Amino acid sequence: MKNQVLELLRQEDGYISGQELCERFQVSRTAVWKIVNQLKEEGYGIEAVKNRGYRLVSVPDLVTEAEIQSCLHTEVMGRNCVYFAETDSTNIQIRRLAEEGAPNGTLAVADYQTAGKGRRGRGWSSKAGEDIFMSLLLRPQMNPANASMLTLVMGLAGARACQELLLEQGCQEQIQIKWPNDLVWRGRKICGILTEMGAEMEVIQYLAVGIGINVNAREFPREISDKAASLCMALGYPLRRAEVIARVLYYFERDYQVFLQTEDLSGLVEDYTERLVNCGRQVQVMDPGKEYTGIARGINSRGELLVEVDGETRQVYAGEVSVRGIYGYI
Ligand code: BT5
Repeated sequence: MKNQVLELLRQEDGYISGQELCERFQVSRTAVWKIVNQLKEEGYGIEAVKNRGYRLVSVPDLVTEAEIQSCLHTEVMGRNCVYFAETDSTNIQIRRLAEEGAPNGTLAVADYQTAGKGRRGRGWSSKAGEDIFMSLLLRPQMNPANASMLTLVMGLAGARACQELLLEQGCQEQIQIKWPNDLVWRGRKICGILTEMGAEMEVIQYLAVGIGINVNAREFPREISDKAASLCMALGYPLRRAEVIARVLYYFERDYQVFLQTEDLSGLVEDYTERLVNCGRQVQVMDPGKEYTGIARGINSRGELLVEVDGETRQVYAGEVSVRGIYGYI
């Protein structure tokens, strides 16, 4: 009920009377008062005025279930939400929840990760209370070979959400996608995505699509300080993480529907390519055994990067691709 009270307070510009809350939720005045106090303890500024009721005056930057739920505009994604003040990795947690039978669209979100995962055994750094660490559980009925495209669907949703949030603040800075799984601002990484799959006998049991977004960090560990950045650095001031989460989930839900219609990216290629930082630039493809360079031209409907080499176009399915001018590649 805390979630719904918060949602109502959020929607209302003025006051909501205690009586109205009691009637809405069929509870006593004391119960309403207790919930309001709980919210205050969590950091919400709630004004209580005699004969008028309650009014929300300030909202803390939390990623708790109640805070996320009160911002959500989705039907499925994030409607079941599990919050961790601290956990090893939200991808690990989503896999555990999946094994326990959690539904499609379940979101695991953490304020802090102690063992955040990147791809190929790499790590994802985290500081408490600043950024977004979350993973979505999906249970699509499709060929496991199509699963890796969901990284791109999430990348596109993340780019749309972040770009829109900056624009709403009057900020013209560009958020771009670096194929396959990064979002960048001025050549620095602000977001990474990791998709993992649980499959049995060629059937997907679940997918864990994890996304880390640097929202309010202003400093990073030395190893990445020259290649990482945050939305706050682009904007000049902090954003509320729950609003960023809600926006990403909104676009993901929409783009995921488009994806499922064809089980590929044909409906999304154009929007993706528009934001692709690789496009028209020299890239170095680290193909195991044989590295080569070429010019990136976009992606195809399978999510493969198209790289032009000596007049011929190659399709890069997966792996490491450096883009000239980004993350120190010159
Ligand atoms: C990724 O891997 O970019 C995928 C990152 C996915 C993180 C999310 S957080 C929620 C969910 N739970 C998890 O445990 N993981 C997911 P990759 O392309 O391999 O990039 C990893 C590299 O990015 C590292 O080796 C660092 O160089 C750099 N890096 C680490 N932390 C970073 C940060 N916070 N911001 C920017 N770059 C970072």
